Parts: sequence; C-alpha cells; structure tokens
Amino acid sequence: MTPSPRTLVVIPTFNERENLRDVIDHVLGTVPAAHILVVDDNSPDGTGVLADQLSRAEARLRVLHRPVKDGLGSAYVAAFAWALDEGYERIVQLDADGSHRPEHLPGMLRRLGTADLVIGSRWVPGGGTVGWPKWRQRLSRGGSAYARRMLALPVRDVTGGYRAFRASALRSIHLESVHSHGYCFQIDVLARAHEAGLRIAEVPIVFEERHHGVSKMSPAIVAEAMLRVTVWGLQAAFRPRPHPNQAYGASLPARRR
Ligand SMILES: Nc1nc2c(ncn2[C@@H]2O[C@H](COP(=O)(O)OP(=O)(O)OP(=O)(O)O)[C@@H](O)[C@H]2O)c(=O)[nH]1
Ligand SMILES: [Mg+2]
Repeated sequence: MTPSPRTLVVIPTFNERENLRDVIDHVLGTVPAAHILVVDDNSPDGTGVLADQLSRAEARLRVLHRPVKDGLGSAYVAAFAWALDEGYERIVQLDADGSHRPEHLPGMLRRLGTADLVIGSRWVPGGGTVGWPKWRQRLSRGGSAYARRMLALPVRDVTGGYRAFRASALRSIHLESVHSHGYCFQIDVLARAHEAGLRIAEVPIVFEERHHGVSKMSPAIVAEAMLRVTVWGLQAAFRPRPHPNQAYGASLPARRR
C-alpha cells in the first residue's frame, strides 16, 4: 500500500489489555502504511498504560487518553475530530477485541475508492459471524432490520462497528451534534450519512466473538438504540424533517451509556 492517501485506524478501548498487542500488530502487519489511534477511557486494567508503552516503540501508534469511561460514541467523536485536525484522509473504526479481522481492511479501503462510507457487513452474502450463539445473531439481525425499516436505510448491517470513512464524509455529518452511544452511535452516523446523500457500500466481513475480556454491551445500550430509532422513525413519518444533520439528536431522551 502506498503511504497516500493517509489512513488512520481508530481503536477504542476499555479494559482490552489482553487483546491490544495482537490487534495493533495485526492491523499494522496488514496495512503497514496506516497509523493507529487508540482511544482509551482510563481503563482500570491498564490498557492505556500498555498503549503508551507500545507507542514508544511504534511511531505509527498514537494514544488519546480520556479521564473517565464516556461511551463508545463519544470516544469515536473525539477520535474523528482528532483525525480530521491531523489531516487524515481515510478513517477506519475497528474494535480492539478481535471481532474485526484486519484481513478485511485492504478490501474495505479499496472499496472506499468509489464510496464515501464502507461498512464491514455481517449480513450480506459472504459475511457472517463466528462463535456467536443464535440469540446474538437474531438480536443483531433483528435490530438491523428494525432500524433499516424505521429509517429507510439502504444497508443490511446497520449496527456494525467496522467501518471506513473518507474524511469528507465525516466532515459532512456534523459530528459535534452526535450524542448517541453504543449501537445507537453506529445507526445515528449511518442515518446522517444516508441523509447527506453519501455513497454507502457494504463489504462482507466475518465477525468473530471477542478473543478475551468482557463485552460492554448491555440491555441499556440495546434499549437506547431501540428507543432512539423509534423516535427518529416516528419523527420522520409525522413531520417534515429539518436539515438532515440537525434532525438527529434533537428532542431525544437523555443520553444513556
Ligand atoms: N474508549 C472507550 N472504548 C469503549 C467503550 N465501551 C466500549 N469500548 C470499546 O469499543 C469496542 C466495542 O465494545 P464491545 O464491548 O466489544 O462491544 P460490542 O462489540 O458491541 O459487543 P460484543 O460483541 O459483546 O463484544 C471495544 O474495543 C471496547 O473496548 C468506552 O466507553 N470507551
Ligand atoms: Mg466486541
């Protein structure tokens, strides 16, 4: 891969000490020209300390420290703002836990040549999950189907967190007004991208169950996504929407983590 356009892979972490080294090595081994930004929320298990240690030996690795756990959505908002300030042209989001195989990165980045946003998709032909029980698959597929219908999104995997953006796409979706967390963050960003008329593509990925550690997924995160998607869908159905990127986040229930 050539060094240009400049690519940043953002990896949010909360208690991912056991996974961190592997994911960093694997990403840099697969896309050597990329840089990585780890966004750590003062993980009690010392993930942030390990990230600093690794970054001292690896110039392509940067670390953004936040003082307290503030949710996946706000971690990405902070990271994307940093990436745009630094002038990166392609920005990828990728979980630290081993679920998002770096092998898919070259294909996703290639697809970004003719798209503004590329989604690593479990629910298109060729995609899928490994190690997930049936109930997780049903929850994920069902959640995607519900959000797709409510918000008229032309995408099969609406909640997936493995994505690649052009910098111009991130600039056009007004990140400063995104206040969603968890899965809802993924849906919110996607809905904004769709309303802004961006070209959205799905590339099949195989998603693996996390390698080590504990999921931060909770009933509150699922409830936040369901509630907000329902409100947004009803808003869209019953009144003309203001400017697309101001509609989301307006008059919504209080933030939940
Ligand atoms: N900085 C930061 N990272 C977070 C936070 N919550 C989750 N993460 C990270 O975001 C990524 C996704 O979180 P997971 O707990 O794996 O959630 P998930 O992938 O939706 O759920 P599982 O499939 O059960 O793993 C992981 O790399 C987490 O460490 C947070 O509040 N702050
Ligand atoms: Mg995960």
